[in-house]
Amino acid sequence: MKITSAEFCKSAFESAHWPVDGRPEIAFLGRSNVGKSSLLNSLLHRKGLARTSNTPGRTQSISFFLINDSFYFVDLPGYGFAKVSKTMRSDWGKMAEDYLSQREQLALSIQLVDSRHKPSQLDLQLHEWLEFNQKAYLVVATKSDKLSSNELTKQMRVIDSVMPESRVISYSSQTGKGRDAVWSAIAKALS
Ligand SMILES: Nc1nc2c(ncn2[C@@H]2O[C@H](COP(=O)(O)OP(=O)(O)OP(=O)(O)O)[C@@H](O)[C@H]2O)c(=O)[nH]1
Ligand SMILES: [Mg+2]
Repeated sequence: MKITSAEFCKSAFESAHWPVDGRPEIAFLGRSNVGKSSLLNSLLHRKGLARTSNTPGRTQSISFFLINDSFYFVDLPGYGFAKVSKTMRSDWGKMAEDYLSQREQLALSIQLVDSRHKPSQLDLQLHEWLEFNQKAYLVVATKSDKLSSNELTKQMRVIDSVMPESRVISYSSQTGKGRDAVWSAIAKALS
């Protein structure tokens, strides 16, 4: 897909602040620090559009980015980061869950997992939730540049074995490997 424009639209801490124009949305989901904001930037060839950080739990609200004036990328807060207070943690979960369960214009959920690790309990919970609720989703295994090609092949098998129903694409936000495959899934979801 040719990107003609990509702009930050807003950060919402409550559902009343979500966009109301009805344009379709592509959401990025996964645990803190897995690389959601980096993937979003990498897909758009825009380094600093979504804020990335070495400090997990940085993205605390739902951020909306308007692409080509026709659809949104939605950067959701990460789950499973222990260092924040319990109430804050459940607020995050609740906000993301509200978004996922209520949002009619959600065209595709992109679930990120770390290619170096076996998906966690929380990854599997989210995955089962997406399956059970018959959401259109795609699994992206991030940080593939941190593995040798042998290790990556092995890890992709591990991920496939616990998420057998899913299509899994390996990705590197550092090199852009996997970009075309992710874009074609997005284009299909939007068409
Ligand atoms: N080598 C490598 N590093 C990556 C990749 N993707 C993300 N990172 C690094 O991982 C860290 C976290 O990335 P973010 O994109 O901020 O992660 P996030 O999922 O948005 O994190 P939260 O907003 O805290 O939930 C940053 O230091 C990134 O540079 C990748 O594909 N390869
Ligand atoms: Mg982020």
